[in-house]
Amino acid sequence: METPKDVLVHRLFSYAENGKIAYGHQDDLVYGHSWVVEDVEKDPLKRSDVKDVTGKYPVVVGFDLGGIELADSCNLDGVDFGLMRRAALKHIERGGIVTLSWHPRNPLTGGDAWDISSDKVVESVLPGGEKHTEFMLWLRRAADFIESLGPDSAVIFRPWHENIGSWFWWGGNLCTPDQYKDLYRFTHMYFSQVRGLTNILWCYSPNGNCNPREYMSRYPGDEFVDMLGIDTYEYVGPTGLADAAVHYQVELKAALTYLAAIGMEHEKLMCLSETGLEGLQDPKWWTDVLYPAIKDFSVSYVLTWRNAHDKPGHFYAAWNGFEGAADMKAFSKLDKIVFLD
Ligand code: BMA
Repeated sequence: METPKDVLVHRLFSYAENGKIAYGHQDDLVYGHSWVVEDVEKDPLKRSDVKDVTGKYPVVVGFDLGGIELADSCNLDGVDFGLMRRAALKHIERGGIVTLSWHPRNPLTGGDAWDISSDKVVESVLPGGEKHTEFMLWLRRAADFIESLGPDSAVIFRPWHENIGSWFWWGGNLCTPDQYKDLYRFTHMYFSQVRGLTNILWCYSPNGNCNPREYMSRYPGDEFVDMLGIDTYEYVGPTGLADAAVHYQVELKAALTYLAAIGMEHEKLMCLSETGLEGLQDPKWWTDVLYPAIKDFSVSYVLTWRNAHDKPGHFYAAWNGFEGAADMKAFSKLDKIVFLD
């Protein structure tokens, strides 16, 4: 009998095999560029910036568990965890796919995920470390959330992401490769063996601006990973937009080329786990920049980051009224690109 996880894995493989790429958006359904769900218990969860623009929901919706470790009622971006659960289940009921990331606080310093003031944090949460007991409680709370979605809801979980760069406390200069692998494996072991959560598709998603040797230097191992992800953004620097687009395309194609080779060798799915151009200042970003860079690769899905409702320039998908919306709509109509029907 196929488990819910098998069904999800096959679905993602079939996108790749059929030359399709599913589209995803972070925090879709719970807020958008200029709106936020107020009634966390009763809102019908129909609104979506992506649907406003393209007429369809994204296939993949991402949510972030940051804050769950301290039993906060809302995550780091103000999303109520009860609402997140409802939105995740509603999206799955509509035929969508849910992916979860996690920006937990720094357990050693009390700072946030970006607090890199100590390179002893990973060591401190591993067995024998001074924060291990507390960290077990953090893992328990994250596992409780996933368990609460029920055994029939398979989700993609990508903890300890962007781990080759050094901007999170689990980053490249903040722990050794072995400590990182132990962190990932320990998390996997706790969720799957101690908690018996078999509905999780595990995604390893380093930041994109690394080479294949760096990418694999912290790979936890085939038995702990189902999917190879990569987080790559377009950044506009002093040399301007056109340069930024070229740089992004070169970097993305290089990453997808080696991911495809590693995926083939290790029989893993691949995805573009996070991407985007903040503020979509390029009016043809979707069809001129993103699409040409991904179209020749078996990426099962691409996810653009969130449309913050409280930071007007911080958005990665178009929204109703945005002057560049037509290009995202054109992207949604391309043969290869899949939105939720
Ligand atoms: C970042 C930004 C932040 C946010 C964080 C976690 O990329 O969007 O505003 O808090 O992701 O979602």
